[in-house]
Amino acid sequence: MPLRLSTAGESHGPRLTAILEGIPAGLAIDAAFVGRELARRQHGYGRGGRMKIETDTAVFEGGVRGGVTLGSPIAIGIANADFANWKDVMGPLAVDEKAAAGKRLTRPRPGHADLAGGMKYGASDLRNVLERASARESAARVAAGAVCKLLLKECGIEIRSGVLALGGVGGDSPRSFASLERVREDSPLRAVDAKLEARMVAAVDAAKKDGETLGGEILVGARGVPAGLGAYVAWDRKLDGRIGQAILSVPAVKAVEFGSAIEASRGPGSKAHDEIEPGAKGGLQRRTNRAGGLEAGVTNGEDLILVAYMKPISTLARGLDSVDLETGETARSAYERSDVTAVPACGVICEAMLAFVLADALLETTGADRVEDVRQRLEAHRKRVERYPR
Ligand code: EPS
Repeated sequence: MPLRLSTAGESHGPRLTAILEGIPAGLAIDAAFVGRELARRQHGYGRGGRMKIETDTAVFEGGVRGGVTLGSPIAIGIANADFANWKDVMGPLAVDEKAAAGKRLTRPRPGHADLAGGMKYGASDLRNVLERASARESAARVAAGAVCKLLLKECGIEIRSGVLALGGVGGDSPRSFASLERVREDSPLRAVDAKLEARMVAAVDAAKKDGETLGGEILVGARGVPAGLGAYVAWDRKLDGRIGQAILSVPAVKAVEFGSAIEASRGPGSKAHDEIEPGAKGGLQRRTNRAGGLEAGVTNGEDLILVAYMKPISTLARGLDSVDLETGETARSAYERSDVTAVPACGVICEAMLAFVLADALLETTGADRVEDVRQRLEAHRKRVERYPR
């Protein structure tokens, strides 16, 4: 597994950092594209006040020279503009005790990392937990994922996402890459079915009024993925498992479904699989794509299709029942500010994670030193699988 990604940084600390290791030499870095991906993550109806403070900008700090990758680890920094307001509380080497006490958090939010993290690391101030557990960290992943997308683009692979359902509105749109191509990036919620957008917006407004939050379903797809990425020969090389782990690591994502797996699990085998027929241009093709492009943990040449299920954000303005750790008394969970929903943003993060795993699997098949070799070897691989069994 040639690619590695680490991130560091707290939500109100000075900056986020991503280190992406294993990207081959010779990849042109389109900084404007990386910037657009970061802006997409900030977009979406229902976001909170923080997104008005930040204009996330990727600063390349290693692994790139003159706009081209060197083969060395790529370091990307994203400054937190809000740190200016939190210096006294979040200073890495010194804090103002009074200011820090004012921002102490002792009423854990059910569903967030607060309580589990407090128990694990022994924090008396749950801010030590939530600052890292915040979905703010995902900005660093989106920047690194954008670099992976640039590599995939060189190889003819494209990734998209759209909101299939939000707050119970929607969910029945076709699960295809073509539906994702119709998603309007400048729409308020990037809905797969634009006709549902107004009802989704109304659901967000109603939730906001009630101090509630909303989750949803996100369709994520990749086109141009060659057959034969991943491997069935060892459990930890299976690509569905690897993609599943990456998508489940996205904050608030609680389930991942490939293709129409849930429907398939409820019906007979004859309605679950994708029958094989001779291809129109030689080779082989499928009649359907119920498997979502993956069989036995290996890509089968169809579009890769998955659905990520996001729970409602756990910071509710109305709060939830909790216990104040200082007094031991029942109390409502802490609230400063939050998004009512971040489902469209979650889709952008899922795209980044899928890009990382697909780039990793691609480089396994092609080797990972130089982009020109990746391209050439992929071309040879595509020819072989497209005319298989000849
Ligand atoms: C986020 C930044 C955070 C939250 C949100 C995502 O900023 P702040 O805590 O300053 O409001 O808006 O985080 C969460 C939803 C969460 O549960 O932690 C971001 O940059 O995406």
